[in-house]
Amino acid sequence: MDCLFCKIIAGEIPSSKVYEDDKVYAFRDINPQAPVHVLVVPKEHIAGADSITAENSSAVAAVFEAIPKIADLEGLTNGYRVITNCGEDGCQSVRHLHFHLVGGKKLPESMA
Ligand code: DGP
Repeated sequence: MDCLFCKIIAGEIPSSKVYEDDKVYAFRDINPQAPVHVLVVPKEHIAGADSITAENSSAVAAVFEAIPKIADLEGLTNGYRVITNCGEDGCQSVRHLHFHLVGGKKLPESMA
């Protein structure tokens, strides 16, 4: 499968890793939008939020179990935002489900 994030998870493309466990890989976004901008990715290839099912949702649960640990590692003691873009209207550019963990500053109230 020709998937950028699968290649990053496999170590075929270098990344700045901040966290890894058996189900989750997290690395710094190449184009950070905030002082902390980490992409939190299930190792299982799921195309996007529109492809989450009862069969694969444990991978999503693992991501959300990892997020507080990553936030601690990154020193996000005053809150943060978790975002997933989905599909064309959501401006998803990589079709491997990922969650942007952003923080390290007061974020704008607007989300859209
Ligand atoms: P989205 O637009 O929601 O699909 O987010 C994709 C993000 O992936 C975007 O913020 C930039 C980031 N990105 C794209 N290519 C690479 C890469 O090769 N390495 C890293 N670290 N991030 C990448």
